[in-house]
Amino acid sequence: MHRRGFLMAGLATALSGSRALAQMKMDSMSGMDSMPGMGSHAGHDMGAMAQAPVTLPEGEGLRQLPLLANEAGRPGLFQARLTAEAATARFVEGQDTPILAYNGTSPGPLIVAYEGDRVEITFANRIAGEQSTVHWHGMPVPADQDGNPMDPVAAGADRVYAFELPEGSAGSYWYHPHPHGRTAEQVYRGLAGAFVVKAKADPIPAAYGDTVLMFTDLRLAADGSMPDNTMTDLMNGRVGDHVLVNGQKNPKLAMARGAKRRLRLYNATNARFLRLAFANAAMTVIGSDGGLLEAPVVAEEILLSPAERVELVVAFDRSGTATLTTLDYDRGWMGPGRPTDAGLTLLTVDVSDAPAEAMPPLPERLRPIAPLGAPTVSRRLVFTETMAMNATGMEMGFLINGKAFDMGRADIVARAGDTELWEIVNQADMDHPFHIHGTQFQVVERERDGKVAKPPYLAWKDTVNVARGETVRLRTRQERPGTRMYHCHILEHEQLGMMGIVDVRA
Ligand SMILES: [Cu+2]
Repeated sequence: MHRRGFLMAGLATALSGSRALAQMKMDSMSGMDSMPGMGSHAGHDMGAMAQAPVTLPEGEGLRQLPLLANEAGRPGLFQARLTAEAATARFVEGQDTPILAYNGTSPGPLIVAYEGDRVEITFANRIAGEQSTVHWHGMPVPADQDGNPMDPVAAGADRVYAFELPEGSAGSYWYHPHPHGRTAEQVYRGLAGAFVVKAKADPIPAAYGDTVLMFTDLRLAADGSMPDNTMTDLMNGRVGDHVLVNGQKNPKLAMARGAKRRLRLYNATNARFLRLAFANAAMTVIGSDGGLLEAPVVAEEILLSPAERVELVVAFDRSGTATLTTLDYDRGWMGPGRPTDAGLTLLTVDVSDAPAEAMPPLPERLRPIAPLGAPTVSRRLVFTETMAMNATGMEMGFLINGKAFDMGRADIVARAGDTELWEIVNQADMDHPFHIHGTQFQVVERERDGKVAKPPYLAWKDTVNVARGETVRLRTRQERPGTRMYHCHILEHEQLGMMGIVDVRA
């Protein structure tokens, strides 16, 4: 591969002096000039700096995410306060890890609201010296309430985010910061939480429960701190050493034989692709990013790229141990240190011999999804990666249509209410999960090596993986005017330029 060869030669040159590194065109340079080499974190190293990953305890009871309390005191309104600030976590006994947290916890508190509710959340940014925002990932909120990088909340400041949750919007959303140049770091340091919008009439039996499993990706140094991003992280996106579920490594869940459980899986990692399978239990997909499918679909495995969600019903029909594990997935990796993808156990379920009480069946129809109509506009977005040495250092670029993100430039002008066809063409060497703010879209086809395939079912999505060499065609519509972002959800790629602005006009 010509490009990879060139890249490594470029890296070797850059690493010969910290001056070259310091001149790389990046938003966040913290820690770079003190780095002796790329990939100095545990497990992914080039040599001398290697150290064994810290061991985390496993097998604790699965923690439920703490609920964000509704302080409104009247129906139809959800009112709360969300504070982002420095906190301390204890991943390893006897060792404090400085993190960023919402209301003191990471993942942040679980927000549960209902279709038809008005939401008013006061956000307090108490991160020392850094601006932040809250982006409501996947939710149909007005553009000026969506935590765009153009609307930062200064350190020490408060602002209210207010929006309504329309009928039909039930789904598995999340919230995370989106400040210019600092999104990747604020997220990997701990800022992300789940936001579940519930339907007033939910077809899924209540006996299945409703459990959020939020995956994050932790890297710990021997002293318990979280190391800064390295060159490898900036190129590939930051992949940690431990995939956590609700902040725990391989927690345990006890189930009775024959029980069914509704699980909402969230990939809240910066850059980890999760190809998942359940051993000794049967998975049925019931929902995607933006809520329920039309009908349940049995699945042997699931690929959850960064920022994607899936809703499952898992049937635990065999006593013994059922495990949620990862399978190998090659999403393209630049440079050395490709992390181990396969064989990680994320969750262990102990299924008892004693049978569960009889469970109601899953309905055959969940809800109708109206296909978005014929598009009136077509657009083509081409992803490329560039690596080049110039007189001042190495430039890395993650580009859309040859351009890096510019906050002052509208890349696309669209009209509210128009259905558009977006063709996302990945000409790069890595997969890039593509996300559009403020709406849910429908994938209509994928093309690779001249072969076109329709998706197996209709679904509302806000993030879709576009594999290297692949073209994904989707139909999308913005209902309201305002400025919306679209970007790769490998957050380091977003930060290095793979983002654009659509100016939606009335
Ligand atoms: Cu990307």
